[in-house]
Amino acid sequence: MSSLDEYKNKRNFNKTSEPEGYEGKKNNSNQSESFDGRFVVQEHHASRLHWDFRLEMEGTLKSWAVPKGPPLVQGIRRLAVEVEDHPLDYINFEGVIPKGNYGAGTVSLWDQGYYKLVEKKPKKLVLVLLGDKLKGGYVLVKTKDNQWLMIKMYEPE
Ligand SMILES: [Mn+2]
Repeated sequence: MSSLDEYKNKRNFNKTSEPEGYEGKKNNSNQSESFDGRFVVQEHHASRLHWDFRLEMEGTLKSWAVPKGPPLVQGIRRLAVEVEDHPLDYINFEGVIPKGNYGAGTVSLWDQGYYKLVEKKPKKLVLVLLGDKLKGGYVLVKTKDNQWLMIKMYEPE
């Protein structure tokens, strides 16, 4: 089973301009050696406004929907709901998902950059983010089911 099955099952690629996607290599390529992958945050004006935080990891984009947006200030924690893996080429997606389709509404790039993986456990990810808006130390902690907390731990050095 592909990690993108859920992504593909939810969408009709004849109707949405979202990428159909491909499985990437398990180890990320085309990146600086000092980082472990790219990240993106997409502002998504769907039935409810939210921000999608996605990490390039293991050949796919691990994804969370953050209702109030990722924290910009140290000590702030935000609910981040884990959603289905997205294909790597979604990292540049912007556009309008037409009415009647999954996630209908406008998607725009809110931030993009690179991350360094500090710690990875099943219920905990520690990251250093280097984006335009998101910078510094972050932790994602799984609390229950698909719910995580995204917390900004420290400002960049
Ligand atoms: Mn979304």
